[in-house]
Amino acid sequence: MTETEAKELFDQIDTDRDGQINIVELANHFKREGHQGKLKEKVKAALEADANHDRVIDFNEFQQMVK
Ligand SMILES: [Ca+2]
Ligand SMILES: [Ca+2]
Repeated sequence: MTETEAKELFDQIDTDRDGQINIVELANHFKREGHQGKLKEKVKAALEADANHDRVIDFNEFQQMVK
């Protein structure tokens, strides 16, 4: 994934546009993608990208995740 593609995806998930993806935004994203069944697991897996443990994914952490 290129940086531009990553940024586009990041902006899609970051619905309140604060430059960070929080748990609610992650959950909504996976719901839109149709992953309700494994929502908790998906969010938990995504939060493993939260390198500085502030419970939100910033763009640097996101890039590591989608690399
Ligand atoms: Ca956000
Ligand atoms: Ca973080």
